[in-house]
Amino acid sequence: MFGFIKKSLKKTTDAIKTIVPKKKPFITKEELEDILLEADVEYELVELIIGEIPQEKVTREILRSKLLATFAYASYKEPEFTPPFVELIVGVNGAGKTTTIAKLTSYYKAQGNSVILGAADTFRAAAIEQLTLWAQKLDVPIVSSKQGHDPSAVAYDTISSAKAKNIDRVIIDTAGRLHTQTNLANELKKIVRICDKAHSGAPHRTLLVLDGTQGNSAIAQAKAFNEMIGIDGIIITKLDGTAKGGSVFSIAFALELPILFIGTGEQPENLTPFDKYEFVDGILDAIFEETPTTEKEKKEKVES
Ligand SMILES: Nc1nc2c(ncn2[C@@H]2O[C@H](COP(=O)(O)OP(=O)(O)OP(=O)(O)O)[C@@H](O)[C@H]2O)c(=O)[nH]1
Ligand SMILES: [Mg+2]
Repeated sequence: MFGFIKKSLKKTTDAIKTIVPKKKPFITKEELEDILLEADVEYELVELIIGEIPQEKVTREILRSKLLATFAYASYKEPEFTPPFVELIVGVNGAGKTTTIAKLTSYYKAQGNSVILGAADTFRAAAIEQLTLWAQKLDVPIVSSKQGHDPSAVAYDTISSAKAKNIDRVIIDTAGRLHTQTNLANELKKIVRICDKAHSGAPHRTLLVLDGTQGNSAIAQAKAFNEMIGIDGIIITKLDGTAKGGSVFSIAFALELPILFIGTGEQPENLTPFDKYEFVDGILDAIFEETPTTEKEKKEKVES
């Protein structure tokens, strides 16, 4: 899995190279400000990072600690649960929910887990078809109903089926848009309620899928979903197609939510667990000359 995050940062590091074409032992604060803004780190966070660095020369070590600190509040602890583990996937239209569900399915299967999908995006017929195709391709069962039917009933049936068949993991797709935002909020809240009815404690994890090409504009979206139903973790998709990789810092910092996975392409295998060290080093490598990893950094890496 190693190297995928760095590779997906290619467009972002290309953008950084327009500011520092040649790698340096240190940069000035002014250069740092330009680099961070170019990578689409939100302005307020840029100011905060710059303000926290007293010295004029910014070294790799200084910047590394500041960038890692943006993830400080964003840790994730797996909840206690009785199987099946139920996950609800939410996000706006086109963010990459359905594709991400295919990726998660293939990831969990590779770990030896059995998976069942719930097509609770009943708003569009095409959404049900898309998930059904993935289920066939990935050889996992799926529960669906007709377009316009109650999505929470689909969620209930999927969980019941998982219990009856002793399936390890349930992944539920949801609609990204309804006629109004209030409709969407009510529908998602109802799905959450019904999941708990079907299996106490479910959903065990509600994941928000954000389109990485939207950069910082995804923050407002994420806040809205978090207020609606409470988000446990974030998946950022399409990082491979954007120079806005720096927005990952702003998203984690603004929401204080863990980024769990990164989408790095359109195929089921293009999902990688988020590793903040690899992410930060991927950015730093574009700016600074190589320095050997210190013992302390090695230790941090092992502990993480
Ligand atoms: N390059 C790239 N494309 C992606 C990634 N994830 C999703 N996509 C593409 O983004 C488009 C939208 O993905 P979907 O999975 O259909 O998005 P959705 O959130 O389910 O959309 P709705 O069902 O309309 O709400 C598709 O063309 C995907 O192939 C990614 O990590 N990288
Ligand atoms: Mg979809």
